[in-house]
Order: sequence, then structure tokens, then C-alpha cells
Amino acid sequence: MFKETFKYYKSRNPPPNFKNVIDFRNPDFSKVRKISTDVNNIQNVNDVNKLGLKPINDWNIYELINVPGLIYIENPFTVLGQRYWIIKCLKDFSRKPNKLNLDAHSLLEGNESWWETCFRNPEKKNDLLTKLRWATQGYHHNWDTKNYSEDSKTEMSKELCNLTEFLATVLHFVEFQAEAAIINYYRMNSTLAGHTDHSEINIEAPLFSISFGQSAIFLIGGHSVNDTAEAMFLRSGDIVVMSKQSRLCYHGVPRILSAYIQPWECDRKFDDHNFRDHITNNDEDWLKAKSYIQEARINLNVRQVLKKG
Ligand SMILES: O=C(O)CCC(=O)C(=O)O
Repeated sequence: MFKETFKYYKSRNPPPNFKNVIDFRNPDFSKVRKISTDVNNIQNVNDVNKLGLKPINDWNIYELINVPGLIYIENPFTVLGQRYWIIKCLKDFSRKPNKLNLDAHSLLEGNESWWETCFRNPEKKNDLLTKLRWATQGYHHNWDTKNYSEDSKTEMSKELCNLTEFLATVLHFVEFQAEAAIINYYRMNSTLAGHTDHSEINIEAPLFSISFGQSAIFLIGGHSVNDTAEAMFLRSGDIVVMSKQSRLCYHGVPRILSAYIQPWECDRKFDDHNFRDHITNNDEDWLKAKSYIQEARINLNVRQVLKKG
């Protein structure tokens, strides 16, 4: 069933009808339930400012009724928070010692950075920009064996650990530790086939999946490919958390869609004082990043690998 639903939403001719796609901005309460979180018990509640997040009381959090443990947070990022994380995904997370799909193609020399090479070298730019598909950090995901190894591990970004560990605290997942991340870079015609993320030794810990840039149809099925799958829209800033029963469910991305709202451009309702200087100083980076995400989607996929101790 998963494969059929995937094929349906991937099809260009005929194009799919999106009427059954869950849209959390207009929630169908027969399919989703709103969940509340008790901010009084969160000690570092003011960390939202430095993480580029809106105050927690402004977040909308839902759970899928048919897929218990599948949590969705509607874009909790401020405008500058989105810009900060988009630049980070493009400029920092694509840098050594992180591993990239491009490593196998010898397109970059030595420790040359993908981002800087793209913009320093006009001849290589278009080819290189569109060829980046993934980067890994922390425990590097081995795409062939699907295993993690102590021999293939580099530093996790401190900021990314802080962000996901904060999200875990808000959702009352105690002691979550970010130990591996895959950054997926999608072009408008990219897809991600249905799969389960089962390589982590600790499958009790939640998995955080944060999207930026263009929108996507995300499919979530059951523990078997034969189970039915639900489709949902994911837009820039949206976060999906796969926990409990949903942690080992089949999921995939059959389609990237043009974003009709661009939350990296909207009104600045929230005070982003922590980021104002940073983004202004890096205006040039933001202009490059903005042009990149006009035709791309980025997904930050963060996992805990080990059991505590
Ligand atoms: O891009 C997404 O929304 C999902 C990515 C994903 O499933 C993965 O990296 O395992």
C-alpha cells in the first residue's frame, strides 16, 4: 500500500489530487489531535531566543491519531531563525569533516568547501549546486551497510544538538542526545523512497526531522509496507518527530512542491535580537542561500544512536 500511495503522489501525468493530504494549517480533527505542553516545567524556556524559535506558547503541536507518536510542530522558527538555520545547513553543515555524497565523485579538491567553491567558481557553480544530495555528521550513516560505527564518527554541531535537545525537552522526551544527523538536500524533482530508520541501537529515542525551503508531501505508513500511508504537507520550518510506535514506521517523500508561503520572508512579528547582527553581517550569505532555496528543500534529520551509558 505504501508503494501505491508513493507512486500516486509522485506521478506527474496524471498529477495527484491533494484533497486527502493532511494540512496542519487547516487541521482535520478526525485525523489529528492538538497537544499541549507545560512550559512551567521547562527550565531553559528562554533558550528560544538563541535557537531562532518563537516563544513556546505560540507553537502549534499535533499528533496523528492513526499513527501514535508521530508529532508535528507547525513552523516554530522566527523569520531570522529560519534564515540562520538555512545558512547553517548550506554553509556549515556541508563542510568537512562532515561527509557528503559529492565525496565519491571527486568534484571538490582536498578540503575545499562546497558552498565556497560554488560561488567562487562560476563554471562549476550550477553543476555543483544541484549535485549536493546529502551530508552527514556525528555518527556517519553508512548508506550501504546502513550501520553506524565508532570508526566513522565526527563532531556534531553544538547548535544542532542544542536545538534538538531543546525540542526534546519541550516535548518531555527526557535525556535525548543528538548523536547523528543527515542533512538531505532536495531539488524540485527529487524524491526519497519509502524506508524505515532502524539502524540506531536506541529506537526508543525520538527522531527529529526539520524542513526548510520549498514544501513537500511526506508519507507516513505503518510497520509494514503493506499498511496504508497518510500524506501530509511539510513546509519551511515544520518539524516532524517520530517517536514511540511511529519511530519504526515506513516514511518517504514522493514530491517536492513550490512553497506558496515563504516563512523566511514574512513579517517580523517576533523580536529576533539574537540573530539581527548575525544575519545582517552575513547578508551576502543570505542572498545566496535565498536563491538556493527558491528551487530546493532541505531536511535536517537528527537521531540518537546509542542507549544511555
Ligand atoms: O526529507 C524528509 O522529510 C524525510 C527524510 C528522511 O526520512 C530521512 O532522512 O530518513
